[in-house]
Amino acid sequence: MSAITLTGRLSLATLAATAERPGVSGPAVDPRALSTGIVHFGVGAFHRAHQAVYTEDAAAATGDTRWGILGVTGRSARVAEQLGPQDGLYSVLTKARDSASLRVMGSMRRVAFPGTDTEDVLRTLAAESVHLASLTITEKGYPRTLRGGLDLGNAGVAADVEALKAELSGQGTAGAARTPLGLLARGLARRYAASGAPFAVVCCDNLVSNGGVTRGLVMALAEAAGAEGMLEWLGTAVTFPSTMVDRIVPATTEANRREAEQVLGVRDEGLVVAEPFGQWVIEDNFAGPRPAWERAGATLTDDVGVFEVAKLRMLNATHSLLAYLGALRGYPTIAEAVAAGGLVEEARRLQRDDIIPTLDAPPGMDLAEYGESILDRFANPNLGHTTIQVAMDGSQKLPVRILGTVADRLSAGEVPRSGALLVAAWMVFVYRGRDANGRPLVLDDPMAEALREAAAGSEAGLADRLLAVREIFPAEVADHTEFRAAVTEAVRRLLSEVP
Ligand code: CS2
Repeated sequence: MSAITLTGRLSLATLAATAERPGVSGPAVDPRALSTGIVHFGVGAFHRAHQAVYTEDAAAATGDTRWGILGVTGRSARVAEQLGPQDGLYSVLTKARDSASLRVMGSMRRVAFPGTDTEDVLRTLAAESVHLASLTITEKGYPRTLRGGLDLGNAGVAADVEALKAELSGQGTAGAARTPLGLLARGLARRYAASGAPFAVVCCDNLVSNGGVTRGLVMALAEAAGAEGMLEWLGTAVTFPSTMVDRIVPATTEANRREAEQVLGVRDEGLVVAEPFGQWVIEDNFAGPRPAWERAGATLTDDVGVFEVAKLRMLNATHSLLAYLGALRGYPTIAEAVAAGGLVEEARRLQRDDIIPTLDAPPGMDLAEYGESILDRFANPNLGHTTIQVAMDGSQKLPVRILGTVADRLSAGEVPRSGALLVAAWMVFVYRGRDANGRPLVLDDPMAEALREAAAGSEAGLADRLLAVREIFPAEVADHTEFRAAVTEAVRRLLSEVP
């Protein structure tokens, strides 16, 4: 790399000059002073705009320098390549409706790519100075069977079980991890053998009881590898607090990078964009030390479940509804789908008629107001959050976001018509593969092939064929005659709107 490129990038070498520019804030702590205390799996934009910010703010509020982050990428080395030359530095461009601000972040100290750096990650997880792992590996990062157990039929999982056996037998040279949870389990095995020091695994993905899900899968990996001693240790020294995370973080565009470059004076390949709002509710269940996240605005509580369910059902479900209906009508962004009118009424109806009746309000929250505040956030015209981004991975998202609501309404003797509309909009999105203007809509989903196969056939039978996909729709939902009729009718109507 030439000297010109180096001086043109955000890095420790350019930080002093960058931090002095008008409109630039941060880092809140001196990155050089931080030691690594957290390993984060899934170092995508969401983590960098959410937990990394809370963690840095907590360090700044307390002067506690133990909480630098080692970020671990997924299957692509891209973020390691972006942040490596920048010494882990990146910035967050926060976009309100009428203003923007830019903050340089220093809490990400290193980024590792499992393809080449598995050993480094294992060693770090075993270090006594490291106390936590956190995860944002998206819904599809949790390999589960229909019944919710670990999917041992998944080739990556099977390979990681073998690698875990090698780790436990002291041969520890099993090569690159294939899955984030496999890598985590191997690191925990290394820690168990090294010191057995207490540890917490903090899941930050949009799942119900995300801590319990993560715990179940890590325990199942250890069980499959025959790791009895480790299992006992996991049960006593390692906690898996559940969390609810919330911040809208659209994919960064080249236009965002150019905008940030004007402010920073240097290029930031690791830039992330976010809305001003942020929320993090964390189950207060840690066996060892943790950052004082409550000093940074997070809520530590004994009952995170009520927050999790309210957020997933209210925010994420209406997001998905606007994404599928909006994409089908040809709106590139969520804000445009909201601004166009009509669709936002559908979102309101979904909240009011189907979702709110199933919820217990978290302490101090009025659910109707919460719903309005969510729609107001979606309307932010500066975010550029695309409908196609939110539409991705529907097979993984629908069960979490809407099918719980549907099941609850059906057992209360009600037919959730807006819930049926959301399911139908997803079906038509899968089936048509194009919007009302004839422009292609790409199906980005781990089940894409199976979904296309299941969808293929007559328009009249589409709802029945997709409702039969058992990985997504449980029998009590799929086989409910009136719900099926409501989905079928909504599919028919939407198909006529997208000829
Ligand atoms: C969105 C979420 O992409 C999606 O499916 O619904 O990422 C959403 O923006 C966040 O959960 C907000 O906290």
